[in-house]
Amino acid sequence: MNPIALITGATSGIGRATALKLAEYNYDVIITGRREERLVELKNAIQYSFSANVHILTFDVRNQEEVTRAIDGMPDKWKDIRVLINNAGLAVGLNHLQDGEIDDWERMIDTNIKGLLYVTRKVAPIMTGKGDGHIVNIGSIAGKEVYEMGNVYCASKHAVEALTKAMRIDMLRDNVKVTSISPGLVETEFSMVRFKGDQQKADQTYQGYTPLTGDDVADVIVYTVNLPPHVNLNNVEITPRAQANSFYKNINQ
Ligand code: NDP
Ligand code: 8X3
Repeated sequence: MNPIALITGATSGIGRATALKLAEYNYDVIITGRREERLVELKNAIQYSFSANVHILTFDVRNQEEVTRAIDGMPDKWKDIRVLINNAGLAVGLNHLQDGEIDDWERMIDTNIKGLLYVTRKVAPIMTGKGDGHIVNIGSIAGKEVYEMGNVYCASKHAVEALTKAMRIDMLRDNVKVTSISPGLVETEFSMVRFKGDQQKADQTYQGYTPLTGDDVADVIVYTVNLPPHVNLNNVEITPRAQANSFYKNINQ
C-alpha cells in the first residue's frame, strides 16, 4: 500500500480536488462525506486515472458516533493513516449577528469546530502512536480577520486557527506535523451552501475577477504534505491575485 490520506468533505470543491491530486501523487485515499453517490463517482474517477487504492467512508462529521463507527470499522490495512485533511466545513447564512439564525450557527459550529475535533480525536492517536503523521486543517482568511455579517463563520475559522496551533504544540514530541491552509475566495459549492441554494447570489460572489479553484488549493495541500520529513509549513494563506484580504478586492480587472 501507498501512504494513506483521509480527506473529509471529499464530495465537492477543495476536498474532491485534493483527493484526486493525492491519488495522482501515489497516496491511497480514504474519501469521506455525507453524499455517498458522489463518493462512489469520485472513487471511479480516481481508479480510472490512477493506480491508488480508494476506501469510502460515509459519515456526518457532526455525529461523533458515526465518526467513531466509520473509522473503527475500517479494515486494519486502512487504519494506518499518515495524512489527515480536515476539510469538511461550511458557511450558512450571511446576516448581522442580531438577525442571525440559531440553526445556522449550530450547523457551522458543529461542523467546522466539533466535527474537526471528532475526526482528529480518532485519527491523531494513530499518528502519535507511530510517531509520524501530518494533519492539515482547512481554515480560511475568515479565521484571520472578521468581516461584516461573517460573525459565527469567522469565529469558527478563528477556532480552527487556534486548534491548529494547539495541535502543533500538543503533538510536537510525537513528530506529527500540523498545518493550516487558509484560502480566500475559492469557487466551489461553498456559496450555494452559504446562500442556501440562491444561485444568483452564489454566482455574484465570483463575478468580475478570477477566483481560486479547488485545484489551486489542492496543489498547495499536496506540496505541503510532500515536503521532506524535517520541514513543516505551519500556515499558508492563499487568495486569488484579485484579493488582498477579506476587505480589498480588485473587481473588473
Ligand atoms: P464545498 O461546499 O464545495 O465542499 C464542502 C465539503 O464539506 C463537501 O464535501 C461536504 O460534503 C462536506 N461537509 C459539509 N458538511 C459536512 C458534514 N456535516 N459532514 C461531513 N461532510 C460535510 O466547499 P469548499 O470545498 O469550498 O469547502 C471546503 C472547506 O474550505 C470548508 O472548510 C470551507 O470553510 C473552507 N474554505 C472555503 C473557501 C471558499 O471560498 N470556497 C475559502 C476558505 C475556506 P457532503 O455535503 O457530501 O457531506
Ligand atoms: C471562505 C472565504 O471570505 O467567504 O472561507 O470567508 S470568505
